[in-house]
Amino acid sequence: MLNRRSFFNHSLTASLAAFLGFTQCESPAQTENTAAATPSKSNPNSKAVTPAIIATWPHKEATGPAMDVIQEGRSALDAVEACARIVEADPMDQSVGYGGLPDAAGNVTLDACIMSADGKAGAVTYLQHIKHPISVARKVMEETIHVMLSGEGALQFALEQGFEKEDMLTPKAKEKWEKWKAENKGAPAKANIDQHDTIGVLAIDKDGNMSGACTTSGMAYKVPGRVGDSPIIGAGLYVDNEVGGACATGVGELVMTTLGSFLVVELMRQGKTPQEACEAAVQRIADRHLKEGDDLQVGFIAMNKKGEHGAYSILNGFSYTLHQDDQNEIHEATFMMMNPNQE
Ligand code: SD4
Repeated sequence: MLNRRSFFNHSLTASLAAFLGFTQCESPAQTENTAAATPSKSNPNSKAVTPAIIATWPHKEATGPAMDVIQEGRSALDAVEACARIVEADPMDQSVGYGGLPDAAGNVTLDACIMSADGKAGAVTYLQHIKHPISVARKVMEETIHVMLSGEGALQFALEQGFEKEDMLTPKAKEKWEKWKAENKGAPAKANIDQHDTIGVLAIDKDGNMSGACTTSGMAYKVPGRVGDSPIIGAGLYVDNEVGGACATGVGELVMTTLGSFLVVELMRQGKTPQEACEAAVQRIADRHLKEGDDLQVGFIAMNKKGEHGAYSILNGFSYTLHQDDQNEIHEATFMMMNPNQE
């Protein structure tokens, strides 16, 4: 017999499962291979537009192959996952995946999320020992009734899904962490404008459908346990296939407390261009949280359903990569300049 609580849980689970589009008896094994290559599904409401990809920071090495995925006729979701995986595997990128700088205790802890054109999302936070958190996030989206898994549970889920346990701390990252520890005598890291190469990426496929992904090792030398904006749907990433998408990079605490990417998308829904929406979101952060002289960086990128894009940051130095009309190029974002002392 179902008591009140188990009835509630049962109905909640059943409704969630229905909302997420699969039945409870469907086992992970049955759905395991659905993540591999999803053909782009036609959205009857979306007009075919030119495919486009926009990513935070200079990541041409990742947006190029991601555009190939779209040109093969695969979905924006496949493209953003492919894009994120390239950066996650790059030991030279010290803000993402393998090679990412650790927390104050020397552990590399990873945050990621993914959002598809049908409004579904998956996320992992505080995930250790797994090279591709973005693919684990996609598995969470496609093979569970949940949106977010964290820490040990996320790791167990990843292992069950066949991901390998690996050491994420490269010798270079370890050396930097040891130097930081010696110089800072263990004091927590100050949020600063350095070491931001987190990748947030948005793509439009040949059917005009949009998806997005965001993946990071978070703020370098963070307090152990800290999770930033990047895996939070609406903060580090938001996609609404009727309107467009947005991603954030920089000091996550400023983005989380303003739900920045959701704000950008909602402003586009109200009629702002992607550029105007990014500027308004940065202004909101400045109004709420900043004073002159602060060295805190946040940057937003946005793209609407027409393929128009925008990018804006608090401080100078934020760049983004745009792959559109056969051009794969890095651009400098315009910025607000809160700190008059900044070059
Ligand atoms: C965080 N927003 O964890 C991330 C850091 C980042 O480029 O974007 N780095 O706060």
